[in-house]
Amino acid sequence: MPPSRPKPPAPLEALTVPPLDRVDLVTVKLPFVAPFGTSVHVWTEKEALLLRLGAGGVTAWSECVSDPDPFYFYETNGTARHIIKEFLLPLVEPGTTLGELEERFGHVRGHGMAKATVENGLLVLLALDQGLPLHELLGFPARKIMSGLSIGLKDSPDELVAAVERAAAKGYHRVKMKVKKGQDVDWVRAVRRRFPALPLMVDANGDYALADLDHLKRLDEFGLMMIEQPLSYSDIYEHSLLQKELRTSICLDESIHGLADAATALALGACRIVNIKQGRVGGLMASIRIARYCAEHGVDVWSGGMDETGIGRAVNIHLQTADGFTLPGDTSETSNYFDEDIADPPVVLDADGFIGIPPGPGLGVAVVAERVLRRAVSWERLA
Ligand code: OSB
Ligand code: MG
Repeated sequence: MPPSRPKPPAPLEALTVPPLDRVDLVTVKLPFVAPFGTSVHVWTEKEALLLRLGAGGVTAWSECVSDPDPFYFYETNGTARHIIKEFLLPLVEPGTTLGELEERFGHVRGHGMAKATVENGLLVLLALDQGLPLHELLGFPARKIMSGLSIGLKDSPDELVAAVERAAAKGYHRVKMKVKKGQDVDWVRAVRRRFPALPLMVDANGDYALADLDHLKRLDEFGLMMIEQPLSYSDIYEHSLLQKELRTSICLDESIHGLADAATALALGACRIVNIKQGRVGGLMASIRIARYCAEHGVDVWSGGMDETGIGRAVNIHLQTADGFTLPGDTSETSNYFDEDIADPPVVLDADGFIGIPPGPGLGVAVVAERVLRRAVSWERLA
């Protein structure tokens, strides 16, 4: 008799949709502790579209990672509401497998953030129903998650260095600084002078063009972990030309909307690292597939963030237990964005800079009804 092995978990695609007895779309607004500046926009608050699913006394929340505006990505909270309500939720029928549901969702082109919101809500609901932490439902054992901070554009290099100082003192495993044309080489140099060995990277959110090649090459001297999305949000090919000219690894963010884009980017050599934002690529199942594909091709991935509330932040934490997430991502302490979040407990770093998985079934965080009500700017009951 061969030794008995633990039964592998059923593939996620085989899980079935439970009968839903209640569905709500809720929009909340939470002020940021400080404005978050990038090359494409400065955000001063978080407006988040939340989906609340109820089934047999169990309630699951999920957060759409879109912004109210289309400045980072084409989806907005308005388009996500439209797509979820008119096109996705009507496809959610009890007994449908998640694999079938994904196929049905494929009839809707794009709109991965909207799709992710529904799929993640169902996965959290199933995890709660089975009494499992989300990462266990996904099939991955618990592990501590590496932390990373994304520092927005600042008014002066001194202010930037001060922000990096605070991050280093907290023990963040890596620091990302936003850059844009005219606010790059000298600003990186200022940080490097103070922190010669800090794991450091930059994110341009697509602010440069190939014509800036000679300028971008100047970033090579700083030993950066990577430069994230230097060229257009819609480009992959030109990144492959740029990567050949740079020593620093390119990481793609905006350009990757799913596994096919990741495969194209890897085949062209357009990047050596991929930022997986579960919403941008259409959900947790797609994220896990991309991470696996990248690992098979020797490419590191990390979990991007969209300055989420505690709901989306917890999803990103659970996702990072998956194979392939080898680099610290944009998972920071709640207090970096909010004085008061809508979920408890807040994310905090331990003494070594790690983030623990919130224990308990589902996301492991409790959505505080009173805070959601206080922060809600709209509440639409759909079923
Ligand atoms: O480009 O990664 C990005 C936030 C909003 C939109 C785009 C980006 C970001 C971040 C912040 O960099 C990540 C986070 O801390 O959640
Ligand atoms: Mg980015």
